Amino acid sequence: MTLDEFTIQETRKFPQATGELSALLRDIGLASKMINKQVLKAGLVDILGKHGATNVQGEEQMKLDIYANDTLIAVLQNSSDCAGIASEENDEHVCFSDEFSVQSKYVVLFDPLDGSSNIDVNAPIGTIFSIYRRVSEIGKPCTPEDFLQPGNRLMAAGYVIYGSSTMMVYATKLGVNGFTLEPSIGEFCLSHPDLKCPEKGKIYSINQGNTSKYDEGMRAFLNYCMESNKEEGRPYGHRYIGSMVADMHRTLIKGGIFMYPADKSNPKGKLRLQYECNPMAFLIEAAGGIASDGHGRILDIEPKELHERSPIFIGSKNLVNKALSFVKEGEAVAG
Ligand code: AFP
Repeated sequence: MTLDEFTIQETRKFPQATGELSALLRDIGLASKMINKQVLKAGLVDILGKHGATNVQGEEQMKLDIYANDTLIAVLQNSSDCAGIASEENDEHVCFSDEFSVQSKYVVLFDPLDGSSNIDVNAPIGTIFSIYRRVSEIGKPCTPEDFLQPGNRLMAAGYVIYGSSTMMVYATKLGVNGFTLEPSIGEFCLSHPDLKCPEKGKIYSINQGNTSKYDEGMRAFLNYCMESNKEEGRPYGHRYIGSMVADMHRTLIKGGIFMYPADKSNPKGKLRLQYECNPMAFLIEAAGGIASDGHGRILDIEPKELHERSPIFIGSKNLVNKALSFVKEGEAVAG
């Protein structure tokens, strides 16, 4: 079953549905196929490497980042299926003010090419997206409030991973499904229906090189993961690609925990709430896992600004709960 066929079938479950959400998912699928084509030949053409400009986060933009960003914006604007977008690569949100787009009830947020520092070494990278129902008046241009909604109001979210194969994985409240790109027909086909994150995982994923910057609780949890305990199957395996989409894809399929905690240099962590943490939290919760910022549910955070950051602990219930207990204990000891 192709992505298009699947989204149409899902829409039929809701007689009142207009098909707009399905259309948006198909638009994102189309844009990601275009991005995938460029990613595949990144080493062959003059598209690989730094662009020279610096984005709003103060990071150097890569050429493929810009291509991915422009492609998503163009596809979503041309389709008139959404009222506006916000991108990790743009300072401000963009409203689509043509007569059809303003009638849409949805806005889309995305990180067009996450993990882009992995491009040069041929490691997996990805696109992360979120779809919200707008809170502004339909028929008028979208407003900043449309993009500052907590993750618990997401309608759909997911990612595309450009890895050994290209996959789109997305979640709605109905569940999580994965589609693999079949290159010979150029279609995403349902390959991983009704994905569930294993309740118990044995892999921890973190930039362990930052250990000296973590607080007591975090360091104690890492020691716990590394300690031997035959009955509990420890030490746990450590895997870290440094590309959130790739690390989260493994966490979803195999179970485990992915963490980007606060540290001495990044008191709010590194990852962006609206572009990375919320969509992954929505997806992992829909798959039966949990996601916290160390104190509460990621999805319940009220965003204050478009590009804010949040610590994240996400994945299988057993490991996330264990990590959180260590973090809390560390905070209690520190007072
Ligand atoms: P880049 O897009 O700059 O490669 O950053 C990727 C990322 O935002 C996320 O995908 C990774 O999980 C995380 O940063 C890796 O950060 P560290 O390099 O600090 O471990």
